[in-house]
This record gives sequence, C-alpha cells and structure tokens, in this order.
Amino acid sequence: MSDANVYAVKTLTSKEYFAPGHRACSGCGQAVAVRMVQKALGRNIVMASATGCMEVVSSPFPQSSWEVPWIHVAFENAAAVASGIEAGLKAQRRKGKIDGRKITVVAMAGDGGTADIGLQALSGALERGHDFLYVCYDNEAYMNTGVQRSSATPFGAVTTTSPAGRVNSGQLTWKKNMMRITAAHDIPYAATASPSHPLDLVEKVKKGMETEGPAYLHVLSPCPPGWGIAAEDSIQLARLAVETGIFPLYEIDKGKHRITMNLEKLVPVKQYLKKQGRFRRLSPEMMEEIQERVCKEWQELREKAEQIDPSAGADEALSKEQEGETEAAKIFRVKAGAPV
Ligand SMILES: Cc1ncc(C[n+]2csc(CCOP(=O)(O)OP(=O)(O)O)c2C)c(N)n1
Ligand code: SF4
Repeated sequence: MSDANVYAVKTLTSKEYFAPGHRACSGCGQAVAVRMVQKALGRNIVMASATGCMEVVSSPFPQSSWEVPWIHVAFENAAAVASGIEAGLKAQRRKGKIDGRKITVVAMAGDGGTADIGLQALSGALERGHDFLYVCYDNEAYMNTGVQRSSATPFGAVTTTSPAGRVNSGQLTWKKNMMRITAAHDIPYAATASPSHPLDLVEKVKKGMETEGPAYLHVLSPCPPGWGIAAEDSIQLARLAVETGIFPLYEIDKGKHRITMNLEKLVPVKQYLKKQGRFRRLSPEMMEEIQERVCKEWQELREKAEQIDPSAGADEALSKEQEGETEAAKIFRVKAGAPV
C-alpha cells in the first residue's frame, strides 16, 4: 500500500457526516467506507438510502447517524427515489424557489438492493440520465437479514441460502458484474473502490459528484460475520481483494477504462480465500478455477485499459499512483500547517 493511503484519511475533514454511535458490527467494512464517502461528499447533498445493514444500524427511531438530509427508502427503489429528488430540485430551481447552488443527489444500497431487487430502478435512472451518484456497498450477500446469497455473492462462498453440503460447496454461480452492466448504459462515470484505498475512493467520489449525469460507484465492503473473518482483518481483506485482482480498482470515464491501482503481479487468490470462513469448503479444484477466472478477467481489464492508449498500463498506472501520493502528502502538509 502506498503512503498516500495512510495520509489520505488524515486529509479528510474532521467533521463527521455519518456520526458515531451507530450499531454496525465492529470491523464493518461498509461502515468504514460510508464514513469516508460521506466525508468526501460533504454537507450539500440529499441521500436516498435503501433498506439494508446501513439503514438498520444507523437510524433506529428516534436516533440517526446521518448529519445530512437523508431519506430511508425501500429495498428496491433507491435509484427511483433519487431520480425524483433530482427532478424535484431541478423544478424548484427553475421556479426560483431555491438558489442555483449545486446539491448532489446520492443513492446508496447494498449489493442485494443494487444487483438484485433494485436493478430495474437503477437501470431506469441511468437510462434517463439523472444527474446523481449511485453508491453500491457490496458485502456480497444480504447481511441485514442473516447472510442470504445475492447475485453478487462470489462463486464458492457459503451463505445460508448457498450452503455447503455433500454435493455443493457454496454459491454455484459467478458474481454478477455490475460495472459492466452499468457501463453498458453509456453513463459518463463508473468506478470500483475499496475502504482499503481511501485516497482512490475519495477521488472517485469527487469525480462522481462532478460528473454531469449518472455516476456509479461500486465499493467492496467486508463483513466480519458474513465472511467469517475477524473484525480486525476487515480492511486487510479489502486490500487483499484488490491485490489478488479479485476486486480490481478501476474506472470507466466517458467510456475509457483506467486501472487506478496497477498490479505488477497478482497475489495468489488462495491467500484471500483461505482467510475467510465462507470459503472453508472450497476444493483445490475450485480454488484453481477461481484463480484462472481472476487472471482472465484481469487480463481483459488490462487490455481494455490499454486499448484506449497503447502506452498506458503498468507505467501509466504507477505514475498516476505516485501523482496521487504527492497530492495527498501536499494536502497533509497544508493541514499540518507545514510549508508546501
Ligand atoms: C421487498 C422486500 N423484500 C425483502 C425485504 C427484506 N430485506 C430487507 S434488507 C434485505 C437484504 C439487504 O441486502 P443488501 O442490499 O445486500 O444490503 P446489506 O444488508 O447486505 O447491507 C432484505 C432481504 C424488504 N425490506 N423488502
Ligand atoms: S452484518 Fe456485516 S455489513 Fe451488516 S453491520 Fe455487521 S459487519 Fe456490517
């Protein structure tokens, strides 16, 4: 991990928009990611938040962790509600009822609320071109209701509805690729992010906010009880997901693919899988199958990134990372009151 990601957290505002006191499990990767995303988004936003873990842990009436205008919506309709908010704000602006200040409309949901039940609402909102940012917090199952599989659950993972038995060893299907699905709507911006790489995450939130039209952010969110990991390993697992290539960090900016965290060599997926209880029933053959698929998809992603600019690839991604490091260090110095 570059130093930039250590410093990045210190460069963020000390103001909390997702306040402490919520009831997320200790080590919840989603709560860490939400906190960072909210810091990057700031105050001038309206959130539509689908039912799921983050809604349940953050808003037991009459309490709330949300220090921003926040609407709890159903499991399936975060993108539809965000569409309505965006259209409503536009109308109010047109009628002179509110000033011209930019108010970012944000929708958030888990992988179930995004890849399964909310997919139709999301597709409609992307297709209509609403100016909003959609954030999917992907903990790879329906965690709020007791770890049921979703279409984003990875191959081989054990959940209560993809159990391991004499015949099967967990989830039988491959993870749905939401980046490809959202990008197929020709939206201006889509990106993956991880709480293990805060600088990258914050930059992508900012890009999403600046984008005119729909932007989509897919954030990996380790879940200790659902993944069968120790609370203190959550962020390390998120980092391993990136470094093994299982969850590559990249963006699709106006159709151009760019890998934002380049990997000279992939860490073997075994190192990631072996640390998690949900993969305890994987056979060596299944691990091999997963490794092959990860290598193939990583290669495809690299080719897409290189197609745009044949000189891009390892060198470009690395130099970008260094640029980021310099930038983070600079902000850190400014914050610390040191000369730039
Ligand atoms: C129409 C409907 N069906 C089922 C539910 C029950 N339900 C609430 S949250 C949830 C799962 C949420 O999973 P996900 O979106 O992945 O978020 P997570 O809890 O994992 O963060 C389910 C099944 C519901 N609220 N509404
Ligand atoms: S069940 Fe998982 S996603 Fe839900 S609050 Fe706990 S750690 Fe977070």
